[in-house]
Amino acid sequence: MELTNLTCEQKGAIYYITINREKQLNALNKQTILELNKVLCHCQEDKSIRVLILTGAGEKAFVAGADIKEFTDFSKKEGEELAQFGHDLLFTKIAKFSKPVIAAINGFALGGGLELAMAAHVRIATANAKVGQPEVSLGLIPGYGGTQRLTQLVGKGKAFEMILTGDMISAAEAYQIGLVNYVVATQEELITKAEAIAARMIKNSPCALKKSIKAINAVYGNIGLQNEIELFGQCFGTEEFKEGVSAFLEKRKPNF
Ligand code: DAK
Repeated sequence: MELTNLTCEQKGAIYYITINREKQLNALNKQTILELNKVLCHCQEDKSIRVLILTGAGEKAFVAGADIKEFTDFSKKEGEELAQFGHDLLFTKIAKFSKPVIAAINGFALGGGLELAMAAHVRIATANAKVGQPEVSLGLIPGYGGTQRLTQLVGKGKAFEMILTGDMISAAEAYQIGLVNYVVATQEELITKAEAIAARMIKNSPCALKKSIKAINAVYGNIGLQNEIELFGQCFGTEEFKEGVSAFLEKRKPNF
């Protein structure tokens, strides 16, 4: 399997996936989504793999969002299509994955990056990590499940605050509100902690883990996600979206 944006490695029963676009703060472009899907399919098939650990390259970012440069001129239809594409290939696939996926958040997890971490089953962050859903500053709403999974994880009040302000919060606050399971001091401790949790899972019945994930997911329906995709698509093509994205590319504040 040829991978240009990921580095992958299996050690024992753990499969490590590192998103490797460090200069772009590991922003998720289409190619990376496709590669992640390929790797997930491989992990699904290979019975020797029992737990996945997902992280970002470098010390600065887990994933700083979807690659903004890729969707600057999207129409409503393209926005909706790409949202559906991302859900099917990556976000819903991880959320419903039959083996535990642990997100090791090694820095910024913003927009699609936080959505990726929230699709995983367990989240650990380094103390320097910052997380948020800044889409509204681009004239968008979260499009990869953020309105749903953030609300499920932290409750309506905090989800409203985070999504409507678009502000980032610290790892300590993310822990306080239940958005991450653990915070560790350093990058080295991040993987050690993820491995320790993985080991506690690996000793259990794979079949029971798979059914537990399915049962927990069954608490939540899909209607909200479909609704999010439609509303997300509606944002594309608006003047506010154009202004938000131009402001990012021109490194200035948007004027809505
Ligand atoms: N996309 C593309 N490039 C990005 C990026 C991103 N999300 N985030 C950072 N980069 C790039 C920067 O442009 C810069 O590239 P050069 O200028 O060097 O070429 C490089 O990474 C380093 O970033 P900075 O120079 O900005 O680094 P700083 O330390 O100054 O700032 C930062 C770090 C994380 C605060 C800042 O980079 C930042 O604000 N990044 C953007 C955060 C953000 O708004 N993320 C996107 C959220 S919106 C969709 C579905 C879902 C979504 C979109 C579409 N479809 C289905 C179509 C989701 C959207 C989002 O995720």
